[in-house]
Amino acid sequence: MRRRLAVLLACALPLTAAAPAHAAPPAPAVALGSVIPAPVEVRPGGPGFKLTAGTVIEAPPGARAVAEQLGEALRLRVVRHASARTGKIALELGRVSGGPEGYRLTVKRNGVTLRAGTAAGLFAGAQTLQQLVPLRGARTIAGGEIVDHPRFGYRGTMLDVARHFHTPDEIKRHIDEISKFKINHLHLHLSDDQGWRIQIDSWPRLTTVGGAAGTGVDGVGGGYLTKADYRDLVRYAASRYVTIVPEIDMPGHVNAAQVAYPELTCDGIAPPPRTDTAVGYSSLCIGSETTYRFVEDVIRELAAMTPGKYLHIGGDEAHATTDADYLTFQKRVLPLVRKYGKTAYGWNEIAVAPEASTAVAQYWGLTTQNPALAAAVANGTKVIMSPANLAYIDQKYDPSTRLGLSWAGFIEVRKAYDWNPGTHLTGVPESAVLGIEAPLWSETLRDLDDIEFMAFPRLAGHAELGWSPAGDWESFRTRLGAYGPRWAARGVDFYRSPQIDWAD
Ligand code: NGO
Repeated sequence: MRRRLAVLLACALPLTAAAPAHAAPPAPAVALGSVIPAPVEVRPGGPGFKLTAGTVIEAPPGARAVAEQLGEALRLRVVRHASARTGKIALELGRVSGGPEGYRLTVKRNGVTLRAGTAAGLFAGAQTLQQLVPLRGARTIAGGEIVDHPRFGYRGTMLDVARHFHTPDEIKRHIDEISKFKINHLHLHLSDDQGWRIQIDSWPRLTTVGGAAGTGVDGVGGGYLTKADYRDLVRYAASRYVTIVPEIDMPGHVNAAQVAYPELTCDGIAPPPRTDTAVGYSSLCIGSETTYRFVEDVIRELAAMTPGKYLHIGGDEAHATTDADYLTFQKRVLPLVRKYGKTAYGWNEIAVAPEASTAVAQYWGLTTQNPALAAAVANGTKVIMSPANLAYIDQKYDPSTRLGLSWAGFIEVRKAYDWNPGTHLTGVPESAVLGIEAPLWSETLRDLDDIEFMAFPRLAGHAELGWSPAGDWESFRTRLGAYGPRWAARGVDFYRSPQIDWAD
């Protein structure tokens, strides 16, 4: 299938603007299937459908919200029933293969039908359809049929709002962009040594002190999400079929909490605030009951405002916690997440704890071996793949990249794309992998342009790794080059990698 797609793409000609009126209609500017992520099955055929000012989107009540978004994107009206004469895009809820996000898109001369079993499937199909509408010239959608569904249920990215705070509006704009590639989870890294970014009513100084002005790296920025902000973000994300995954990092990465509440240290003395980028120096006091009162309050309040099933408890780089203390901590804290109805999720270090057998571990290592994680997987732990040398989108593209870090290596677009999350780690079979996540840490990132420059285009590749059957770089490279003008048209500040032939 991949080969067929590549051949097809090679034949796709750019639309010539000035074809004489009597000539055969030009080939559609976008070949069917020339979308990111690549669909599972593409069967091109037939004359295609031309969108006109009179085209309407027909949708039953359960598909109305998706239809309205599609209508806004394509500048078309949404109706409950279209008159038979008008060409229409019909959204239908009904059985299709491929699970809750599966969809079938059929394009014929007289109209388009998008069918899915759920609104999430219709949303996925609507993203495909938008990419099939040429950005310029005649709005003809290539004829044929696409049958599609995801490889993995979890396709995520992470945004670190602790090192530099990013506002709700910036986060929403980012949600708009990631959901176009069918990314369905946004993990928010809400606390770290520098700052604390989520309101917790029972410990108010976490945000009044930990989220104050100047709590970002280098003393730049500050801020936090109120509960109302957070709930609004959760709702906004849900309307784009994105689930928010909140993270409170512990028992390390807690300096900001200890500045606000010195009783969270073992000696009761507040440490100085930190705005540098060192890691691994702070730890909650493992032997103190105050620690567990704090942790339970935070987990309870966070679970109450989070409809998604995952609650991320960090667990990385606890270098200031002894190994024995780390196990003691996880023995109490992992079950607390369950107590409040959530599935515990942590960085792969949590795998050493026996209680992690019902948890999800996020692999962020640099190699293809992690015996502790493989052993946990044999006991039931599930894995999200975020190998730092391939999936960390805070790493520089090459030595000249102005932003980002490089401790995990330089990650150009091809490197980010050319690996297989289902076979990457020894002892972690695809059946144990829930999906992939590309984390974006914010030590060097201050505004939305910075976020977009590091995320795109790499995140489009990670989205394809999560959605599509095992990939084909040449095909991806062609489709990515063709996608560039869409980012440009929306004002997205993406990195124009020299590995890609960008269309104008
Ligand atoms: C590491 C570290 C983070 C850094 C990040 C920078 C993990 C899981 N812990 O990843 O604190 O921000 O690298 O790339």
